[in-house]
Amino acid sequence: MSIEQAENSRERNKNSLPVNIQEHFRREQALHPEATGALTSILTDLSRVAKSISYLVNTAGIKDIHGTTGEVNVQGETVLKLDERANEQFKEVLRSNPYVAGFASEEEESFVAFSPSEKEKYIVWFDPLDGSSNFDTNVSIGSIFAIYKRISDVKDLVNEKDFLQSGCNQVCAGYFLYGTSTMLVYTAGNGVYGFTLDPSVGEFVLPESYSRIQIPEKGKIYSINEGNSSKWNPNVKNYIDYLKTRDEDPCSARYIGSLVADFHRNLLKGGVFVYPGEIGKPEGKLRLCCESKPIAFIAEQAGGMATDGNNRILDLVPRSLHQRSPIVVGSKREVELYTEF
Ligand code: AHM
Ligand code: MG
Repeated sequence: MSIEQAENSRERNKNSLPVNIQEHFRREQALHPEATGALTSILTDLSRVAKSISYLVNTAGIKDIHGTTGEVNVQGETVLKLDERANEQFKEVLRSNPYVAGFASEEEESFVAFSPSEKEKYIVWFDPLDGSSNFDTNVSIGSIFAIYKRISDVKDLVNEKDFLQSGCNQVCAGYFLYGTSTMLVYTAGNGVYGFTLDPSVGEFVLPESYSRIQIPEKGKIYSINEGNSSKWNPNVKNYIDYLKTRDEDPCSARYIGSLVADFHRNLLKGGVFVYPGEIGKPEGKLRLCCESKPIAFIAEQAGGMATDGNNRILDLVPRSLHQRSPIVVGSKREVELYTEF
């Protein structure tokens, strides 16, 4: 391309509309003519909820949204008013989406099955508000989702097996980050894309630099709740000590306590997030289906890794809906190192 042509193209791009979710999927669909538009439809609906949550998060200080409902959820955790609203909104959009046959939420004990129809092919797992204990103090939080093809017969209601599939079966996974800006990061198994919510037009748009995000192969950040160190297995202690003191690339600690925000920072900068098993709690804290598996899918698609210490997270087949698992996720070098310890 001549200099003149390059300048013309740059000028044209400057004047063209940014790529939004629909346009991005139209382009993706052109490469996959067999696609039905189902994922576009589900992601568009999920992003409608995220816009609403983003608005609530941004205006919480001037509305009566902070604080708790006084209830305790299935995980034994206090439910915030925003937890409840976010959960209800996700349920509402999924219920009316023609491609969704059922859903399961971190906030609910069991999954929900919709009446069967030939068109409904997918089930959705979601954590409506992750890291929500940070919300009252204006610290970043997120929502996480994973989409699977149902394995049960389309003529029947979905059943528990549909929700207990191996992470390898995810067709799409992602998160919304309500941070200094609101972002959607997702993968459908063909790279990782990061959209930013443009509040002036109310649309998620895709900057060129967030197409096919790659996590740096090596990182200098470790993220772990160091306050729990007395409950760690000695190997975890040794690993963290090593990261801090090694000669090449000694690591700094960065920990927000919101998985989405901690993972997102490490995705862009390189590093490792660890939520290990603990003495008396070998399964750790994070939920396999609605937290670890979607994050692991994104990490792998970005060139990183995710393990529970012994197994690849995506290979784990959950035995129960709210099963927890240890997780180590991030840059390849740091995650591989963990498995050596
Ligand atoms: P939540 O879904 O109930 O908000 O809990 C999950 C959160 C994660 O976002 C975060 O990584 C972790 O809990 C932090 O836990 P801790 O406070 O024990 O460090
Ligand atoms: Mg969560």
